[in-house]
Amino acid sequence: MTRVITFGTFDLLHVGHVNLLFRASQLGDCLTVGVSSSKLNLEKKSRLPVFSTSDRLKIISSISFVSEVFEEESLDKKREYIQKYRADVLVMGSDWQGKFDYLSDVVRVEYLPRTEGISTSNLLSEIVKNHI
Ligand code: C2G
Repeated sequence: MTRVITFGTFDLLHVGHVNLLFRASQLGDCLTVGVSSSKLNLEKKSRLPVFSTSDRLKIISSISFVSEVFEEESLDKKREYIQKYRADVLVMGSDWQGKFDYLSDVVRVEYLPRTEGISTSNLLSEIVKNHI
């Protein structure tokens, strides 16, 4: 049984997120997703997500190839979460390349290429510019 874990905010869920989650799920038998809390996102990106933590947890947990979700409260707790959820593989998008290599003593770390041309920030700008 290979357990895969990944982390992210997944605000305004889009196809780049779905591609990443699907490819992560293909690397093992079950996929656990740590959804960054709105508070963590505010600290990290200096803006609150559009969707609340509980809504983002609900959305991600409704994806058929996601086995379980939890709230990620701190970037510094990755090791703790990996151990708690007994993960064998940590998957992150390539924008995080190298950043989590320090965890390779407890988990296999894989970086997957991002989907080009889409991001939550671009979507927000696009909505404001062309859809209001
Ligand atoms: N992603 C992707 N392609 C895109 C956009 C995002 O593959 N076009 C991936 C990111 O690389 C990340 C995941 O989707 O692995 C979630 O992206 P975000 O919601 O932007 O989350 P992020 O800010 O990377 O949060 O603990 C780490 C952080 O919580 C990760």
